[in-house]
Amino acid sequence: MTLKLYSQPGSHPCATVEAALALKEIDYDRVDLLPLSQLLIGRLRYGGTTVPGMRLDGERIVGSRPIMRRLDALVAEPALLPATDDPSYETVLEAERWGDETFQGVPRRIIDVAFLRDPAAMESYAGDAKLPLPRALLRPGLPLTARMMASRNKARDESARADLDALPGQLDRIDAWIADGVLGGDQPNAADLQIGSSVRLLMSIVDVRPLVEARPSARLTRYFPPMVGEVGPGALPAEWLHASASA
Ligand SMILES: N[C@@H](CCC(=O)N[C@@H](CS)C(=O)NCC(=O)O)C(=O)O
Repeated sequence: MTLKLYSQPGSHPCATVEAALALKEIDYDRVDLLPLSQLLIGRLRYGGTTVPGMRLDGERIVGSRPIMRRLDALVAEPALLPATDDPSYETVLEAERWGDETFQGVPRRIIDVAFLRDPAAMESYAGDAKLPLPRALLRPGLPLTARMMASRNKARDESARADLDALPGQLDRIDAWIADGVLGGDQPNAADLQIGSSVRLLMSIVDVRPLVEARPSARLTRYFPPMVGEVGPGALPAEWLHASASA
């Protein structure tokens, strides 16, 4: 069996899938794509336009949740979902869906706006990625890449402010799931990995970190390797953060 994960540096749903692969000790090759190149390459290689995408021999799978389901079918233990007759089964699925459909967009839009203001910070997220072009060649294109990503994700100042205003309420929801034992167990489930990767990306933005770090939500980052990228202090205007800090 050969498993190829199509990924992108800094992508949080890709980090979700990589954490699941590590947990299940599944060998895989990772193909690192340049930002937005998945729109073309994804269609050809795995039949999608977003990362993560996966090829398992001839089979093509797109999206973090379908990939997680496929990994559970491939290697049953440790399971990413409770047994179907377990009382927490539906709640874990609901938390995972919310993590994908709602919460995943929050760090994406906030970091896109931070990159517009500090495009050089994007490079720090490349970590050990084997990019198809030398970094020195990519560097001059970072401001344009940041603009294209923000446009694709509909990220602008107003969206970042709205996301920051809504963040305390969303972290309350995650903290409540942790208090109820749905999230935050010793062994992560699919929702821990889906939501935890978003919390981890948020915490890589130094200006946003204080809104998260003292909360139980921050503990979901322990299922992942240390984050490589960072957006340094001052990328986001201080007045955007005041309301969220006092919430
Ligand atoms: N929610 C889906 C989509 C993931 C997604 O949107 N990934 C971003 C990178 S973090 C992407 O590929 N964006 C490119 C685009 O939207 O065209 C998942 O969890 O797989």
